[in-house]
Amino acid sequence: MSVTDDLHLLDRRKHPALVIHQEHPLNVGTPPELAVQSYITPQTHFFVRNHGSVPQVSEFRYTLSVTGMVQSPLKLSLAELKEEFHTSTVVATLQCAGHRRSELATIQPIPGEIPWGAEASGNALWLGVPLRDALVAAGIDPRAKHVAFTGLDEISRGGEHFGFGGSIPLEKAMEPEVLLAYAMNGEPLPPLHGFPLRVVVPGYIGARSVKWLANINVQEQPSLNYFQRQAYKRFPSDVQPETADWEQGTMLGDLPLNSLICQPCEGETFVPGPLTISGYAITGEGHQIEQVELSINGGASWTEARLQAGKHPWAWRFWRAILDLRPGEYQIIVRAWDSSGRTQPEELGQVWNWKGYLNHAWHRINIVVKEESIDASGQSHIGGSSPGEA
Ligand SMILES: Nc1nc2c(c(=O)[nH]1)N[C@H]1C(S)=C(S)[C@@H](COP(=O)(O)O)O[C@H]1N2
Ligand SMILES: [Mo]
Repeated sequence: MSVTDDLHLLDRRKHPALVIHQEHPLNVGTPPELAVQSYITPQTHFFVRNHGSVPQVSEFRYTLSVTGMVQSPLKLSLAELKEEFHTSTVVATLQCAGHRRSELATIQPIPGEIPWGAEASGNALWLGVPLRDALVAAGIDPRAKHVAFTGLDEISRGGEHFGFGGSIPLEKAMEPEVLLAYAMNGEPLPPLHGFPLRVVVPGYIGARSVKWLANINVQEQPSLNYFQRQAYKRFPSDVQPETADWEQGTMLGDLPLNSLICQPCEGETFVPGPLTISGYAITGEGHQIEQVELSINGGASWTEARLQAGKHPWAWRFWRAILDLRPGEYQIIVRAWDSSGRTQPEELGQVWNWKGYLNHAWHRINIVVKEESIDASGQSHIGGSSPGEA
C-alpha cells in the first residue's frame, strides 16, 4: 500500500481539524474541542491509529478463520458471518493507550512514540456478532485461556513482517459486549477503521480492537505478537528501555478511570463572568462514572460538574459545569470518581512510564480571565457561549 493511498482515504473522509501526527503509517488525532461536540463521534472526526498500511480488502474474497484450541476450526465469509449469527450492538469508546502521552513527555522525554495529546479517543455505535457466539460455534477447549487476533495489515519490526495482533483473556472474550464489528455508526466499517471486520473490545486499550481481522486463535498463553508481547506493556519507571527484560512488564488490558477538559482549550483568554467548562470521563472494567469534579485552587476544594445524558456502560460520559470567574490566571483541574470508589492520581509523575501509556492523572488547563476582551475579532467569550478554537 502506498503512502498516497492512505492519505487519499484521509482527504476524502476526515475533518480538516484533525491533527496529523504521521502520514505513514497514518496517525491522526481528534482535537478534544471537536470530540466534545458529539456524543457519538462521526466517522469524519474519529481518530486513526495505524501501525502499518491500510489493507484494501474485497468483501467477497474476505474470510475470517477461527483456529487453535477449538473442536472445529471455522472459516467464514462475511456473508456467512452475517447470516449464521445473531447481531448485536454496543456503544463503546475506543481509546488508545497513548492518549495524553504529550503531557507525560513534559516530565521526561518519551522518544520514538507518537506524541498524542488528548486526541486518541472516540465513541461509536458498533454493530456485529458477539465474539463469544463465534467461539462457542467453534467449540472451546476447556484448557484455553486467551483469544488472540491477527490483522491483515503488514507491519515491519526488526526485519520481520507480520500482521498487527494482540489477545484478550478468554473470560473477557466471552463477555457479551465484545463484538466482531462490521458496521460503525450505521455504515459499513470505513477502510481506515478496519473494513470489512474488526474486533471491538469495550473497556480495553484500543490496541486490542484489532482491525482488518483475519484470524482468531484460541490458545493457552497470551499472543506472541510483538504488540502483545513487547509493545503495550507497562514497566516501572526505574526500568530503562535499553536494559529491559521484555518478558517482564505488565501487559495492558483494562482502561483506567480518566477525565478530560475539552473546552476551554489550553491558554485561552476570557472576560469575567460565567464560563462553561465541558469534557468527558471514562472508566474501564464495566464500572460507571459517578462523579466529575473541578478545582481552580490546586485541588484544595472541588465543584461538582453535571453529568450529561448518554449513559452507556462502555462509553465515555459527557459532563458540563459553569464557573463564575473574576479576573486572574486559572488552572482548571478535573478529576472523576467511578462506581468502584476509585479516583485519579494527582500528578503526572505518579503515572509516568517510558512508553507513555495510560496517562490518567488529573487533567489541567490554564486560562486567563482579563478585565476586557482582548479578542481581536471583537467576539465575546463571555456568558457560557461556546469558546472558539484557540
Ligand atoms: N490491524 C490493526 N489493528 C489495530 C491497529 C493497527 O495498527 N492494525 N491499531 C490499534 C490501536 S493501537 C488502536 S488505538 C485502535 C485504533 O482504532 P481506530 O484507528 O479505528 O481509531 O486500533 C487498533 N487496531
Ligand atoms: Mo493504540
